Amino acid sequence: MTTAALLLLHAVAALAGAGLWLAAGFTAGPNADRRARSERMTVLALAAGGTIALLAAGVLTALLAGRGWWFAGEKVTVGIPFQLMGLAAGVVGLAWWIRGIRIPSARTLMLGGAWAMAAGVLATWLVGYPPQPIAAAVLLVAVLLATGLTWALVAHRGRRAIAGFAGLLAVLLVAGLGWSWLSDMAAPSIEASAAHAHGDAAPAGGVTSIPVTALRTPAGGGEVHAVEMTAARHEVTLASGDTIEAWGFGGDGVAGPELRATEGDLVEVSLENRDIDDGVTLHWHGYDVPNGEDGVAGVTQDSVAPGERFTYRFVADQPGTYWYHTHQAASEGVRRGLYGMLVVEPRGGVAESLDLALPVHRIGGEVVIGATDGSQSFDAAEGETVRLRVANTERTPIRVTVAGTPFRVAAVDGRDIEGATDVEHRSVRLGAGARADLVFTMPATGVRFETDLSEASVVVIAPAGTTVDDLPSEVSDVPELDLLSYGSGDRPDIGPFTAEGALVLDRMPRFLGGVPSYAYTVNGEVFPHIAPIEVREGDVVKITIANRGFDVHPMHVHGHHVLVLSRDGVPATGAPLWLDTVDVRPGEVWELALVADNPGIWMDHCHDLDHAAQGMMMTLAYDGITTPFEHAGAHGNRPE
Ligand SMILES: [Cu+2]
Repeated sequence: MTTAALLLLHAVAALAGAGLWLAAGFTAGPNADRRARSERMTVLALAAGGTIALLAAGVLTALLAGRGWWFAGEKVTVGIPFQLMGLAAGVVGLAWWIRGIRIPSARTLMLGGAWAMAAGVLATWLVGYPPQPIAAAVLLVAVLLATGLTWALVAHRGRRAIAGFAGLLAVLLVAGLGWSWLSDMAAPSIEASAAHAHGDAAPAGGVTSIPVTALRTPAGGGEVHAVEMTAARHEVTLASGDTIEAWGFGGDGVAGPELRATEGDLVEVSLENRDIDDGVTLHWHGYDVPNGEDGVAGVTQDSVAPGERFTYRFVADQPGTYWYHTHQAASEGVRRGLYGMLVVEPRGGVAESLDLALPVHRIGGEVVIGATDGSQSFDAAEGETVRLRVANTERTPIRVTVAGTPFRVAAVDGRDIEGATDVEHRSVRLGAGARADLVFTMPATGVRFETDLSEASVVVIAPAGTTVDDLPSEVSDVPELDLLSYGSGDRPDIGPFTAEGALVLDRMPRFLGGVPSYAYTVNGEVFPHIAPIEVREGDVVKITIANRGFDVHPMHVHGHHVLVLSRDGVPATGAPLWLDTVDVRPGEVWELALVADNPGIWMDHCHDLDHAAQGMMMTLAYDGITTPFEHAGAHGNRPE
C-alpha cells in the first residue's frame, strides 16, 4: 500500500474512533432505571466500533513509522498518548454506565475520552511534523477544559460552572490563535542565523557579512549577447482563433522571445516593465547564476515597478535547456505568460539539425506549445536528427512523448544524461518547471510530439509531403519512463556530507500574511518563517524531502542542481541524475545531495506556484550572506 493511502486510512480510522466514541457518549442516556436494552446495545456497539477504529489507527501508525519517522512522528508522540488516555477514560466511563453507577461521571468520562481522541486527530492536523511540545500542551489543556465543561453540563453543576469552563476554553482558543498570529507577524527567517546575529554592520567571530547585491556578474569579458525585454500586457491571437489577454516579455506568442546564447557569451538582459502593475523580475529557472542575478523579488532584488529597469548579466557557461520567468507574484504572472525559453548552445554548435524549444503551458483554457495552440508542423528529412527541448511551465506535472519513432532523453533539467538509450512507447513525466531534451533520428514517416494535456495541441515533425494522420495518440496509454534507472554512468565523487536539511511537506491551517489559511507548509511553518537550510561554502549537503500531504510538490532549488540519491529508500541506479526541480508525489521521500558552491540566499520552493504563494517557500542560506530586500515592504515584493 502506498504511504499516501496509509496516511489517508489513518486519518479516517482516527476520526472514526473519536467520532464513534463521541456518539457512544451522547447516546448513553442519563437515566439508569428506565434504560432500554436497545440503548445499551447501541452504546456498546458504538464504543466497540470506536475502539476497533482506534486500534486500526495504531496499526496504521506503526506501518507509517516503517515508511519514515516523518509520517508518524507526532502520531506516536502526541496522537497515541491522547488516544490511549481517551480510551482508558472511555472504558471506565462505559463500565460505570453499564452497571448503572456514578452516571454523570460515567458520561463525562466517555465524552471527555472522546475529546482526547479528537485531540489525537488534531495532533496530525495542527501540530504536524516536527512535533511541537507547546502545541501538544495547549491541546491537553483544551481537552481538560472541554471535559470540565462536559461535566458541568452533564452533572448539572449550574450556570457559573458552565460559564467558567466555557470562558476558560474561549480564552485558550483566543490565546492560541493570537500566539499563532503573532508568530506570523514575527521577523522573517530567510538569512542564515549567524548572519542574522551579526547583522550587516558588525561582522564578528570571523564571519564577514556580504550582501546579495555584491554577488553580481561583473561587466566585460566575453562576447556580449545583449537582449532587451519589455514586460507588458498584450493581446495574443492563437491559431485556434482565440484571442487572449496575456502578460508577456515581448514577441507575438504566449511565451516570451526564445533567448538563445552560445557557450562563452556574456548574456546581458535589460528588463523594462511597461505596465505590469504588480511588478516583475526575471528568474533564470535552472540556470545557476550568481545570487544577485537570480531575480527573486524581496530576496535578491526589489520588484521592478512599471517604468523601472533592471539589467541582469550572466556568463553562458552551462549549455542546456532552461527557462526564464518572473519571480514576483509569479503564481499570477507566469500563468498569464511572463515566461520564455532560455537555451545555451554548446560552443561547437548543436549536434542535431532541427532544434526546437517547446514550453508547454495552459492559458485561457487552451494548451499552448511554444507560441500557439493547435497542431504545428515542422519539416525534417529522413535520417536527420531532431532535438525537442521541452519545458513544463505549468503548475502541475505533465507527461510527454514522441509517437512514431524511438527517442532518447538526452538531457534533463539542463544536464546531459550519460548513456541515454533509445526508448519507444514510453512517456516522460515532467514536474512543474522541469525540462527534458528528447532526441531522435527522423524516420521516413512522420512523428508527433504529444502531451497528456491536449490531443489537439501537438507538434508534428515529418519529411515534406508526409502526414501523421494514421498514427495513434499514445501519451496517455504508455508507461512512464523512470529516470532514476535510466542511462548509465558512475556516481560522481562528491565527498562526505558536512551539512543536512530535511523538508517535510504538508498542508495545515496557519496564518499567512495575517490571514487564516489552509496553507502549504514545510516543517510545520510557512514562508517567511520556515528555518532555512544553513550551509557554508564548500559544504556537501544531504537534503531529504518527505511529502506528508495529498498534493504533488515540485520542489525547485535555486542556484544549484541536486544529485538524486534515492526515492522511497530505493537508490538511483541510472545515470547520475542532476535536477533543479524534484517532483515529490504524496507519500514519497527523496534523498538528494547538493554541493554548496554558489554563495547566496537561494529560494527553495514548490513550483506549483499556487502552493508557493500559500506558504511553501524557504531558503538555502549561506553563512554570512545578508539581504537588504524585504518581503512585502514598500516595493510590494512577493517572492513567489
Ligand atoms: Cu506544492
